[in-house]
Amino acid sequence: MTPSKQTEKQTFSGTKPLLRVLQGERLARPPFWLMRQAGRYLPEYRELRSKARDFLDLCFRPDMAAEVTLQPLRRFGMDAAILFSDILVIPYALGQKVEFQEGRGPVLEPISSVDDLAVFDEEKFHQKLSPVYETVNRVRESLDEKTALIGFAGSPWTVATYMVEGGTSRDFAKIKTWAYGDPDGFEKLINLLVDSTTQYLSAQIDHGAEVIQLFDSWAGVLSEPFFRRFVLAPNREIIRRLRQKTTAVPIIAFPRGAGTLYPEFARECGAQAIGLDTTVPTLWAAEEIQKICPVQGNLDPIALVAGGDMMRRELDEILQNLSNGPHIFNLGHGIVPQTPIEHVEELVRILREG
Ligand code: 1CP
Repeated sequence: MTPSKQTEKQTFSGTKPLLRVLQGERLARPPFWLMRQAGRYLPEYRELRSKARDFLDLCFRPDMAAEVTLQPLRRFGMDAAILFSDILVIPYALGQKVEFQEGRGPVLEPISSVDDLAVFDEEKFHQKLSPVYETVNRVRESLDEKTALIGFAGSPWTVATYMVEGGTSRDFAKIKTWAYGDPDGFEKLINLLVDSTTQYLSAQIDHGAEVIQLFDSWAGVLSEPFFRRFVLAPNREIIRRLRQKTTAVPIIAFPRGAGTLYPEFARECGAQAIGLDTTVPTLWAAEEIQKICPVQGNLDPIALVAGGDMMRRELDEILQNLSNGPHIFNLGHGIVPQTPIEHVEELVRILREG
């Protein structure tokens, strides 16, 4: 495996603002979208959600999932739609039991060895995920010429945390005990996730995804050598394989919590852009990351809940500090359910009009 030390030159030519920035162009008004832009802060989402049997049912009904994907765009006119699905459809398609319980979040039957999963069956895997591919198709068909479609997946480490812990975790004790105590055994799970995630993303591209985002939401909980092995290396390998397939689809990697390892990650992972989490100082990022590749981020989602002058100040600072290079505006993590819609409207007004 040859690590790409530098971001490759793009061979695609996009006229959509998001694609232009991903090619390295700086736009006076950065394009924007919001992580988790579809979801419970929208009344129209809550209404559709109540009609689905459960959350996975919503993800696997292309008519509903496509509608939910488009809802935030109708209100706010983002520069991108992001496929409505979840990172946990991968463990589900690998045969693990996955449920989303009301008020509790995801619950999985935890695994402690890769042998707890059935042998990878490519055909079954794609069959289970085919409704997601159909959603990608439908959304792409209904977007205008300015709006890009982002497909996504969780990165192996982050998806593995849910598979091993059985859900959300506070200390990641189970998965770290495994990863630190038996790294070669644990790597088998990571490799399975590299293979299956690459296939999943490759199918999303075949069905019309124009950009891919890899969410490594729990990248920040590992010590340095294990960050390199289980965060940097798997992201790099997925990106390398996808770039072998096509150089026309740019990839955004989001190693949330990577801290001072952000620049190394940006240099070595091969992604076309890097998502900054809320804690990354933007002046530092302008020097240390934006000179390597375009950056995306990073307003604190809770600043969007607080709103008012505080939000405007934070927003101005981010826009100012990242204005000398290619920047995609986003939050530093997903939007939260209690976000007032008027605050999002105000944010969009400032982004569009200054
Ligand atoms: O009841 C509901 O409506 C469920 C809430 C919900 C939603 C709206 C979940 C459960 N997933 C989603 C959709 C989702 N998840 C999207 C849709 C596209 C969008 O509009 O952005 C995306 C991109 C995700 C990705 C996702 N799921 C991540 C990575 C991003 C992040 O926020 O860090 C993670 C960690 C998940 C797991 C997950 N799924 C759902 C919840 C509540 C969680 C997080 C649990 C936790 O905090 O550990």
